[in-house]
Amino acid sequence: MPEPTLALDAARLLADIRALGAVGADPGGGRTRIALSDADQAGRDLLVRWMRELGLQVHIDRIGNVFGILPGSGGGDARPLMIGSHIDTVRHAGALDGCYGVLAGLAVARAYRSAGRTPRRPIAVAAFTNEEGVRYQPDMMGSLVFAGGLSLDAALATVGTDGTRLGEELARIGYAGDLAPGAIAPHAYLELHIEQGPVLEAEGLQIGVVERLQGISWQRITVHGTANHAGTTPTRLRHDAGYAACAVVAFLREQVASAAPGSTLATTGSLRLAPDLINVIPRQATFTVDLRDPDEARLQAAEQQLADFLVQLAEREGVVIETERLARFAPVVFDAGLADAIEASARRLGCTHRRMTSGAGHDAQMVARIAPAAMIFVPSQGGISHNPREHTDDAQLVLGAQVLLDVVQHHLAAD
Ligand code: HGY
Ligand code: MN
Ligand code: MN
Repeated sequence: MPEPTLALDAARLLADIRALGAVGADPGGGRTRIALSDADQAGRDLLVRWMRELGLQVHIDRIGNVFGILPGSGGGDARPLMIGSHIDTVRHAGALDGCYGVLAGLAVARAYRSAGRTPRRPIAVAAFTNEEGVRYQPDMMGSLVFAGGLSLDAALATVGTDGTRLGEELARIGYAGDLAPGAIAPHAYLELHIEQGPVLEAEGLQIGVVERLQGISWQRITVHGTANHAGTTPTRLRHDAGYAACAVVAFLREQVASAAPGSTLATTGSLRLAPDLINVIPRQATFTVDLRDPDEARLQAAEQQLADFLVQLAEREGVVIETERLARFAPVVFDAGLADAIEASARRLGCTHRRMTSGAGHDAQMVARIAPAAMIFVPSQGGISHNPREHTDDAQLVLGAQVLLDVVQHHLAAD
């Protein structure tokens, strides 16, 4: 006799999303909970309170990853089904990126609790530290340490863009746990996330079955030029760090990341000039380059094109150019069986769906190093994310969580 289908408390999930979204609220709309900030601490505290109210076993590991575990009936050795994401944000963020997946995981645990049911396999809800990587690079840091891809000591020693040391900030907010990263080894990992891109909405589809994730290359570039007077220095005598930086940004758009569909993507999200004065030719430019491509060979080619351009530019402009690698992750293929299970649940629930590749980085790409992992997407309105205007309709958010619960109930927690 099959177990009765569990019911999701949709109202509570939506309320949790709004309540967490209010933590670190910005005056002009949106919220900012940069990793290991006071606002991140407040978001963590709220999540831990909700986990405890649900009677989950709460564990914090030494890189600050938060786990809430619903025990299973299958004996202590059963490795948990892990449902995770992150609750740290970029600056002026939306309320859904990462938070949706963590809170949907809570909703799954709540569905079991409300029905008085115990899954055969434990269910671990995870919130990974510093997924965004905007203060401390690389991104997906907590899940990378969890998966053994970065040593705990190296992560704790990371110096942020604000000069702070990650380990000290983690201790300051009270989330330097004692659990060894990776001690909770997942049987499988699921991550529900907003698409953050335009595909599902453009095709009028409800669910993305995410079977792969594109490669990511982050570097910081510093150009050392010569400060000089804006009014007296002829162009031919300039060693203008600001011009050099802008030449790189233009090169990336025109030569590397064309508008052709499927091309490599290039972004310079941060650019600082010194001395940053209207009438002084910049002596220094420090900027970031984020390259993304689902094809590893093409991503490497883009990196090489950039490196070659920097050599020519330095020669031509008489500047010195230094590069520092901040993150480099090859494209990831998720677990085919899990992707099939997600597709089967989407179909069972009558959702329109498609297979897709994730443009954004996610904790799932790190956990995939140590366990079968896959993701479920719901549409993003206008494809907007990393922006207070990030939005997905309530009905879509609930549907995505119902697909997640269906995968758990029919494919994972029972096995
Ligand atoms: O950069 C990313 O794709 C993710 O938001 N950390
Ligand atoms: Mn995210
Ligand atoms: Mn993000």
